[in-house]
Amino acid sequence: MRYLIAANWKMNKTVAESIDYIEIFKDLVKEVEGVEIMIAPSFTALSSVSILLEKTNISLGAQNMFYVERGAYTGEISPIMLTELNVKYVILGHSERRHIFGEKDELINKKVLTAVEFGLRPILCVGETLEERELGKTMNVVERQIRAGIAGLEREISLIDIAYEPVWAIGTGVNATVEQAQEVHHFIRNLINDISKGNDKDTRILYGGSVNEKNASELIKAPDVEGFLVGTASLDPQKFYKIILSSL
Ligand code: G2H
Repeated sequence: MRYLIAANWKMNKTVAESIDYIEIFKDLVKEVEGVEIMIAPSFTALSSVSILLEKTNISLGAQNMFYVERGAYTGEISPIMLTELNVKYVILGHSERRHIFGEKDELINKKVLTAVEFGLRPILCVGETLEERELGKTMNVVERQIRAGIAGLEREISLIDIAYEPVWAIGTGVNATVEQAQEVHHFIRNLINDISKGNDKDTRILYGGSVNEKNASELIKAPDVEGFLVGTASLDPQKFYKIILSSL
């Protein structure tokens, strides 16, 4: 299994800024082998970034998607709009989608199923809030989000990746410790192995939440951490490159 190191730029970077970044970054990583690199820019930059990533070792991702091919859904993005631009990955169920935009497990599941139907590879994000962790509910929350998110894909779980992103660690500068990450990642690995009846070996379990160029080399040592979903630190090409080097 090749680890996946993914950048989630969130609502950052104009088209011009995205192009400047990619011009620098694609040269930095051109010799990198052994891990898969992905960048999910803003929707407005997808088209320009897609052209720049042709014939590179960097995959393209989207940060969200709706579950219908076309129609009267003002402001939404359909799977065929993504596949047309050679998008390979789509981040679904990110905690910002869940908490700021009110996305529920049922909606996220529809998106996951549709993404797979259209040949996109979902990165299903799961994770507990600080309150849920303090109440000892971490594993319950993660299990509920995974079971609901992949419903209907139980035997084809190898078509998706999962990102464990504790909400209390996102954009806060407070990352989970290696032990905290490993505990949940190990739980997720056992869970998806059980749900899929052993068909989970191509599913990577990424860690996300304040990953940076300083903590990446420690976190990647956890045996069940199989890549990263990086927000803030991915906005700087040099920092993201260092995270990739730490993961080799
Ligand atoms: C978690 C992560 C990327 P950050 O959301 O998905 O963001 O690295 O800024 O915590």
